[in-house]
Amino acid sequence: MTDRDLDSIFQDDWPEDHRSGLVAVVGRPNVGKSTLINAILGQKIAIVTPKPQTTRKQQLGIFTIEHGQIIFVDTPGLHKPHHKLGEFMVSDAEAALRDADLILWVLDVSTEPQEGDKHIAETVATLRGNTPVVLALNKADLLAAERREALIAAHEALIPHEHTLLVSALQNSGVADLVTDLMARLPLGPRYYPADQVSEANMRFIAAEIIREKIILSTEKEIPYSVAVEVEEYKERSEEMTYISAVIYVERESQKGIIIGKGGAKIKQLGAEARIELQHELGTQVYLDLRVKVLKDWRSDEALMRRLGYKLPKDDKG
Ligand SMILES: Nc1nc2c(ncn2[C@@H]2O[C@H](COP(=O)(O)OP(=O)(O)OP(=O)(O)O)[C@@H](O)[C@H]2O)c(=O)[nH]1
Ligand SMILES: [Mg+2]
Repeated sequence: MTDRDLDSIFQDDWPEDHRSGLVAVVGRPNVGKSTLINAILGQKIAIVTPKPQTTRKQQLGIFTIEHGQIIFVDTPGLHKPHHKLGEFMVSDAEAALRDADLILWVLDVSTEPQEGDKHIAETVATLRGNTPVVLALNKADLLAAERREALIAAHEALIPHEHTLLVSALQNSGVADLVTDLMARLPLGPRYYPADQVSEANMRFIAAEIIREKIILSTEKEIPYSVAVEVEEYKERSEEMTYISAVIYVERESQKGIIIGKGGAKIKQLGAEARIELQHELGTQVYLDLRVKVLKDWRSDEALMRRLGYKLPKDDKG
């Protein structure tokens, strides 16, 4: 367990047989880690897109029942990094592996294991210590019946593990069994977070992520990866109205033009999409003010990355 546990608020009583712990949810980009955590919690705490490398830093998803609490750590997909942001994302996921009480490796069972999976097997083997590993073979809805046995066996062969479960995060099948299995493997322990808390993220972060999701969904090529969003102002102007102003950072002038679009059409559309979801999340009207700025090659610049919230805990000490 980590420092953050010490800071937690011990509000409620819990029974003597209460179990708890950190479950690191790791795997290749795009296998469905965030979708799975959202399905487990029954609400969207992490953004999801069809493009890889959507999640950029650790995010907690807290699942509580009377007899236990699972603190899921959603992580960026483990991949071969090509710039400083990628390096940050991979180290952040590796840190989650080291801290975990249990490792949940999510795999896409609908295709053969990839090179990236073999690489992850090595990373997990190196970092796991004695931590148990459970495999979630996800996207079972896409698994062809005639290849079923072979594909399951090929994934199971990647690493020594305690247990394998077939799930479809998208269709919410196998998810309840998975949670029951994980809970039973956690040690006896306290309820670290209040029973009604599902995440540690604040509204500024959530708003920035929702805006980033809409940009990833409606842009192509390098743009989804080159964008960072910073909420500069977040004000509850009244019970019915929240004011949010955010800056969309891109790496180059040409990308700025694309995000803004002809006569501002693109940014208007993005803003409308983000606003609808924010209004739904907040239960108020939202006034959303979006601007675009160039922060040249920020993904290769550690100082700029830190400014945008991509920093490892160890960076705070330096
Ligand atoms: N068919 C199918 N699609 C799924 C399933 N789970 C997730 N997906 C889709 O896979 C894509 C990636 O999902 P994410 O949850 O963003 O994947 P991730 O592992 O968090 O990806 P990164 O954050 O990039 O590492 C999305 O388009 C999801 O809708 C599933 O069980 N079945
Ligand atoms: Mg994700």
